[in-house]
Amino acid sequence: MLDRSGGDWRICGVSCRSAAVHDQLAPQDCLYTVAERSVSGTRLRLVQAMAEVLVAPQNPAAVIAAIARPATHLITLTVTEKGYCRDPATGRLDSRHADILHDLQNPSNPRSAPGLLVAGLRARHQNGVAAPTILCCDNLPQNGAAVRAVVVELARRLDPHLADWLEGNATFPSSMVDRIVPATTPDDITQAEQQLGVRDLALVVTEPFTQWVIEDRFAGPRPPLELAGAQWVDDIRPFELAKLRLLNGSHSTLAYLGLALGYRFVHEAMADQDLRTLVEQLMRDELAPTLAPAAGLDPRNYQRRILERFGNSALPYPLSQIAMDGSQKLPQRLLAPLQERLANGRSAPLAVLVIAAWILYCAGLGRSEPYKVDDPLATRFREIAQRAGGSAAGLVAGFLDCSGVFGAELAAAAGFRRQLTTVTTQLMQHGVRAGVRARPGETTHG
Ligand code: CS2
Repeated sequence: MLDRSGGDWRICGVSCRSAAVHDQLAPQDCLYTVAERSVSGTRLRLVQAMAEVLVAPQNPAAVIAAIARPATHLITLTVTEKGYCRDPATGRLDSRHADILHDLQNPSNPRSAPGLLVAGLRARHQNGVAAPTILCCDNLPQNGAAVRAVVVELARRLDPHLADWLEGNATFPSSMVDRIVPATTPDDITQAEQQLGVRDLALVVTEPFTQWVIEDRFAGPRPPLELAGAQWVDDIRPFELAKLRLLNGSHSTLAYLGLALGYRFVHEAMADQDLRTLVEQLMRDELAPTLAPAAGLDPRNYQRRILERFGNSALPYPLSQIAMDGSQKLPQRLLAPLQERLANGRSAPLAVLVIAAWILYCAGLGRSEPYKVDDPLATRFREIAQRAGGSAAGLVAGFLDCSGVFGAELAAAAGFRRQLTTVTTQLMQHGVRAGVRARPGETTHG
């Protein structure tokens, strides 16, 4: 965008956790390379949009001041699903979350992303600076409304005037961002160094594909992001549902089934004919039928592109990166479409198969080699597995009890519980390969 428009928009990056990105970028004047990799080659681009990087745990006051600055017009967030400290089933602020408890006690020295935002917005309000646009870029449905809910709720607990001001003046457009970005490895840096002639510690490796669809509701000035391909829309829903269900739902499918079959990367799992066919069938028969038609979105083409992108062997994408935080991801990716199908008297046996594989993964039974379950509910999952003592029915009952994941309606659906128990038992007895090969088609069940 800056290449095409010039102008003085710049990015102040904030890390809510580690100092790694700051330590990589600061010594190189915040310049970094983006390497777009495909089987036909690598394209390198230097990005000069970043002006500074702050590390919240080292200096929360600097982050609060940056949010409050009159020159700050747009605050984008990419903090992963769990970074919003919300209950995925209700969408409300998780007021028992350790970071939220901390931030309620220490509002001017916050730790969480919502806490930092509220502190910065409070300073902004006190200084009489206009309310900004807060733009969520994470994989959550209605992600703008999701952030608004937690920010306004936290603000209301601390300062009701601030909450009213935010509700009336700040905007929280939803957006859908799509680009596959595996964590950069030391090998990536060495490989790029051969092409670049310099060692870029802040290198970002990605695919050629990129998409950013944004609701056009800005509180103040709006950067001309359309110059770099962003699309402005009135309603994000059709775009986000297509992405969360078809792309992210297929990703999670490949992660839990692929890891169980001994694969490490998405493109390896995609080269397995059984898995590929299963993902195609899941998208076509169970997920795509839950989507509303949208202008400019051809479902067949969209599915074909996803398969192509997942096959990109020039961009190894670890299945374990996708498998983490499943309790925060599965609700919007697979459980919501499954529940909609059940409500319409249909079934979704492939989605059920993936949920069973996810349960086994979280119970520590999902890979032949030892692995760590990386999930905010990992301790709870371990306890459920211990209590179940190898019984599929016990596992399913324990997982369905996690109300933040399944929600009351799905947990109470007797037919779903039965089917999930049967499939989990089959996977435990006959293995994932047999389950994937069987590729159950639609059945009706009550
Ligand atoms: C992935 C996403 O890690 C995951 O769960 O499904 O990060 C995915 O790569 C991006 O949403 C692609 O846009």
